[in-house]
Amino acid sequence: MTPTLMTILEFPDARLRTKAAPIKNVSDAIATLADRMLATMYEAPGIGLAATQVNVHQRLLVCDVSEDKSAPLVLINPKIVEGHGSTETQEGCLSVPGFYETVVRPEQILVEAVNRAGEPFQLEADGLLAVCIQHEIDHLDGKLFVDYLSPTKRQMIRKKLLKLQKLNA
Ligand code: GNR
Ligand code: NI
Repeated sequence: MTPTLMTILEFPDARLRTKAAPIKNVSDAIATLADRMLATMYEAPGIGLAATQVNVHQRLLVCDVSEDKSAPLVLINPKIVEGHGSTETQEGCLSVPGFYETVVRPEQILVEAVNRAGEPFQLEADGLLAVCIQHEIDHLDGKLFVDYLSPTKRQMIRKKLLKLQKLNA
């Protein structure tokens, strides 16, 4: 049975600014949410999705940076415990559709999280996976990649998206 897809909020929706709360208990409802988020991410298509983007303000993210969508990851209460180096990436966001801009972030990270079985684990990430996890954790903190851009660029993106959203309403 295929999970029900979820609606992705778009910038400048104020709900994207909500700080997500830690998940105290990894219930079946959380596993179901992770499945729905993965289906929504693959359908979009995207390489990551944070619960904040689907208007669920709990600390859960999913990602899959593989070519063939064969490596789904679920991170609950993720925390970056180490970051090394620096890398520039052209980032995009399902909540900022159609805009791609360079963002600088640590290149390599060590992340602690809990998996869908409720077990803690550590993950060393680099490359696109490291960028994606940092981008998703930002969402859980109410932060978007456009926040790293100049106020002028951010305002231009905001105006263009608002205009499109009004046309499509
Ligand atoms: O699909 C996505 N691609 C992407 C590309 C570069 C840097 C980050 C990302 S994440 C994005 C999906 C998304 O918006 N996740 O929150
Ligand atoms: Ni995003």
